[in-house]
Amino acid sequence: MKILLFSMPDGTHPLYPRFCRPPNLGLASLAGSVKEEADVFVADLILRRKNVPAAVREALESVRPDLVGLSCMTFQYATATKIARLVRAWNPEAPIVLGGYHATIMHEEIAREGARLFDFVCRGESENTFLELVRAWKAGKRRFEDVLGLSWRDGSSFRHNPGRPLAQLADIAPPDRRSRLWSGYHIHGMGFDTAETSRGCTLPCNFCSITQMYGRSFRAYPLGRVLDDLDAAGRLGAKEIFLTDDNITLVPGHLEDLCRGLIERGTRKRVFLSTQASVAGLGRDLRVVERMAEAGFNLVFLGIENVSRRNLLAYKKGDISPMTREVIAELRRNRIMVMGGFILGSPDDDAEDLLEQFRFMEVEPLDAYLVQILTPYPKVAMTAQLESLGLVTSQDMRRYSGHFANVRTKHLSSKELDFLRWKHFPYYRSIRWFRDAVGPRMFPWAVAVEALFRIAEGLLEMARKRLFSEEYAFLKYMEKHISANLFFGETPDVRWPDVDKASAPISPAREPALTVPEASDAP
Ligand code: B12
Ligand code: SF4
Repeated sequence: MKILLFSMPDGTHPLYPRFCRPPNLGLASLAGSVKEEADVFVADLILRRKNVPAAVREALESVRPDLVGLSCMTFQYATATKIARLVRAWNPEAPIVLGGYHATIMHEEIAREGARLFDFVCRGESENTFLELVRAWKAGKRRFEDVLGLSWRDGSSFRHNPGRPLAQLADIAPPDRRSRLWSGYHIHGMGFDTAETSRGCTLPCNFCSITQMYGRSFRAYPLGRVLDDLDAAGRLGAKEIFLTDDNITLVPGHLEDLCRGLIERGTRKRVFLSTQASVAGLGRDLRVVERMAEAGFNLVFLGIENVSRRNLLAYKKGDISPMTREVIAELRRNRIMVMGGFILGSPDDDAEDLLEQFRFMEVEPLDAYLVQILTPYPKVAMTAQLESLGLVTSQDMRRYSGHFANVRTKHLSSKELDFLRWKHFPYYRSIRWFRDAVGPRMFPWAVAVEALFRIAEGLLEMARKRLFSEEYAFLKYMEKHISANLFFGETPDVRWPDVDKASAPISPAREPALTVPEASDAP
C-alpha cells in the first residue's frame, strides 16, 4: 500500500516563505508510525508554491498512492479543499484523509460541508488513529467504528467515533524524515528541520487553540529519544532545528534536563536549536537561559503578546510585562536571538495603544518580530468574546493567518488596524532588518538576496506613495499579501467587510497623530 501525505503551501505574510520553509513535523511523525504497514511519502507544498496544481499532480503521478492524507491549519483549509478536488479528479477511488488542527476543531462542520471531499477525518494527535485506519483499510474493512478519534463517511453521512485518549509519548515511533519527497527546507539558507520534546500546555491564554488538541495536559518525550531524534535530523542535513513544543518551559525542570542532555551529548557541535518560550516560563528562573546558550539554542520565539497590562489580562496571559524586558536582556546577554511575538487589536485598543507596542519594539533590542492581529480562530474562548461584542468582521478563514485583520476594536475598524500596522511597523519590508535581524547572523548570501528583494520592494512602495498616495501603496501591499496564498488563479479581494469598500479612506481624524518617536524619545 502507498500513502501520500500533503502539507499545505500557504504561508503567512508575503515574506515568510521567502526566508523560511519549514517541514511539517506532524506528517513525518505519521510516516514514522505507519511505515511498517505502508510505503509513505510526505509532500510539503511549502516547497512548491510556484505552481501548486502541477506539484500536486507530479506527486500523485510519481507515488500513485492508494490513500492520500492532507494536513491543514485553519487558514489553509480552503487550499486543502482545492487539493482534495485535484486528488478526486486524479483518482476518484483513492480515499482522502484530513487531519491537523483545523480538522480536529471543525470536524463536525467539515463533515457537513466537505463530506464529498473527504472520506476520513483524524481528530487530535493521530499516530495511533492513522495506524489503525491504515490497518483497517488494508484488511479490506469498510466499517471503521472501532477506530477511536476517527470521523468517517458512512454512505452519505459522517460518523464521529469517540475520541482517543492521549498517547504515551514513549510509545510513538520517531518521525520518518526520509519519507519526504522533496528537499529544500531552510531558514535563511540553512538546512532547517522541526522536532519535539513535549506536547501540550495547561495555561489558559484565551486566544490559543492548544487545549482543543491535547486538552489541558503536558507530556514529555523520554530524553534519550529526543536526543537521538535531533541527531537523526542533523544527519539528514539540518543545521537549525525548531522545537515545536507548545510550552517548553511549562514544567520546571523539563528544559533544564533537556539542556543538560544536549550539553552531555554535544549536540550543539552539529546543530543550532530554536524554540518558542513564554516570558513567564523563562522569567521563573533566568539561569536557564545561560544553560540554553550552552546547549546550542540560538533563537527564542518569545511570547510577549502585548506590553499593555490591560491587554495581557484580557488575553488571560497574566501580567508578564514587568518581566519581559528582563527576559529579553538575559537572552541577548547570552547571545540568543529574540523573535518577539506580539498580538495587536484587542477589544479596547485604540491607535495610541497600538503605538505603545510599536514604541516598545523600537526601543527593545529584539532581533526579529512576529506581529499578528488578534485572530478569531474557531472555537477558542477569545472568539466567543469577540463575537458577543460584535467585533468579528470577517468569516473568511483564508485570512485567518494573523496577518490580516478579521476583527475591529471598539475604536478602530479592521482596515485601520491593518493600516496602522503597515504604516508604523514596516519591519517586513524594511532594511532596518539588516541592523538587528536574525538573518545577518545566519547565512550571508541568503541575506544578500533578501536585501535585494527589500530594496526593490522599498523603491516600488516609495514610488507608489509619491505618484499616487499612501493609501494606494497600502492597498497594493495588502493585495500582494492576499495574493501570496492564492494558488488556483483566484482574484485577490482587498476589502474589509466592516468598512465596505476598498476605497473607503482611513479615518483622517485619527491618523495624523500617529508618529513613532525617535528611540531616544521613547519611554
Ligand atoms: C511548530 C508550529 C509552527 C512552526 C512550524 C510549522 C511547521 N511547518 O511544522 C511555525 C513557527 C513556522 C508556525 C507558524 C505558524 N503557526 Co504554528 N504551530 C506550531 C505548533 C506549536 C506545533 C505544530 C507541530 O509541529 N506539532 C507537532 C506535530 C507532531 O503535531 P501536529 O502538527 O499537530 O500533527 C499531529 C496532528 O495534528 C495530526 N495531523 C496533522 N496533520 C495530519 C494529516 C493527516 C492526514 C492525519 C491523519 C493526521 C494529521 O497528526 C499529527 C501527529 O499526531 C502548533 C501548536 C500545536 N501543538 O499544534 C502551532 C499552530 C499549529 N500554529 C498556529 C498558527 C496560527 C500559526 C501561524 C499562522 C502563526 C502566524 N500568524 O504566523 C503560522 C503559519 C505558518 C505558515 N504556514 O505560514 C496555530 C493554528 C491554529 C489554527 N486553528 O489553525 C497553532 C495550533 C498554535 C496555537 N496554539 O493556536 N507554527
Ligand atoms: S502559553 Fe502558549 S501554548 Fe500555552 S495556552 Fe498560552 S499561548 Fe497557548
